[in-house]
Amino acid sequence: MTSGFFDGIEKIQFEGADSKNSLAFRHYDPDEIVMGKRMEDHLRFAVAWWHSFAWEGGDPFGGPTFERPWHPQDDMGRARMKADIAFEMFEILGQPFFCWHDADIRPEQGNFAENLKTLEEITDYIAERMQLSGTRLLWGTANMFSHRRWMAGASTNPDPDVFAFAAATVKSCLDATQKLGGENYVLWGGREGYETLLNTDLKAEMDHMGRFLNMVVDYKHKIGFKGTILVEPKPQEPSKHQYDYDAATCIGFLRKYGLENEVKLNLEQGHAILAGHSFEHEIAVAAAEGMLGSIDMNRNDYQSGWDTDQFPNNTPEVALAYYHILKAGGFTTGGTNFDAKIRRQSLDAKDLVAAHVGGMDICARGLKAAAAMIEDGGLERALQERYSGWDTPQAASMLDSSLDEIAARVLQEDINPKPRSGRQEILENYVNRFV
Ligand code: XUL
Ligand code: CO
Repeated sequence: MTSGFFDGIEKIQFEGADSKNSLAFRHYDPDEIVMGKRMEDHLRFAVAWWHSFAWEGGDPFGGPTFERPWHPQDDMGRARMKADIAFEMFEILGQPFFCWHDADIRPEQGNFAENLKTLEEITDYIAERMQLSGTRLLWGTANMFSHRRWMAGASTNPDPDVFAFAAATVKSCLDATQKLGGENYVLWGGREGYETLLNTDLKAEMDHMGRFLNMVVDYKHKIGFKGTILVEPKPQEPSKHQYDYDAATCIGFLRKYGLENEVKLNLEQGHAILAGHSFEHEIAVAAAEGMLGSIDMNRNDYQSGWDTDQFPNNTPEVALAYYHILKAGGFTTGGTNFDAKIRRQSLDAKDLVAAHVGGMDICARGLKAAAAMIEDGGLERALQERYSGWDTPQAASMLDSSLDEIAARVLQEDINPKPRSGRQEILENYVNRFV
């Protein structure tokens, strides 16, 4: 028996590009083969429990707008109802994965022992639902930013008791993720940063965070968790300054604390924009270091300067993101998590489903465009041509020589480089042929 929440909404079908049905896939055909692999296996879509089921529609100026039957989420009965609703939507969408924070799936009880008990109870319940539905866990994570205990950070908190509470919380969430067969575990440090340097010992906080992450990795090995540990960069919001600012900052941090072979990155479109980067920049930076793990797919409003977490709807942007993902060999344990929420006026169950359908379709369309660009090879040829000067033995050996040797050669051979076109517009026009 279903809840009735999604009454009138049938399982979403692939109807092809000409379909006018707002609740049908026009591009996402899970079984279509793209570059030798099923589309579903490339994209590995996940629904985010927090935005789709836990979020009540509030904003800084107004309270809840959604008023779902499972809100407010302060007891186990409503937590189970929320899980039932989630699996009803998974059945409708047919996406292979979902993701959660502990605080999305269980009520907050105010102390660790109770939080642990309800987390164990609800994950037992979710495990049963997973058995029936076949939907899998892409990643679990701990919400260490909403409750007031986290207001000055989790592992970076000046109070060691908060560090301890954070360690216990992450242990419980890693255990729960492993119990549910999660393929990754994410750490996003929303409050691992500061509001003012006037009260912040920046070096001590970063050392504590580095040590904390090492403990997480040690524990992962202790329990034999096979998934990937992922860190998710974001420059600010809610902290004024967050230590995990962007991909490059995280990579430097991971190297400093000896974690470069243990931890990868979960990159989010909206966070890239807040950091002043394009999404493909963040993906390319991580891929260049072999640290591309997973993505949170969404879109930020380009005017507001906030993390608006809208569903993606821009094919060229999505196509370039998947271009760099495919170039890096595609996802292994990672996937495409919709860390995206409907607007607070989008009240109906149909809005929630249509948002995911549209997001999945845009990603499928972007993936197909990316694959077509890779198969055509135009961008790669242009790149090779642009750097071809480095193919000569003389250029290559220069990297093993020294400044004075190079200077002598410049004088001797009267080296005087001639500038060449970067062909940006021609390349932009090329991309437009595919999107
Ligand atoms: C916040 C954000 C988080 C992480 C998981 O901006 O992206 O939802 O993805 O904690
Ligand atoms: Co995210």
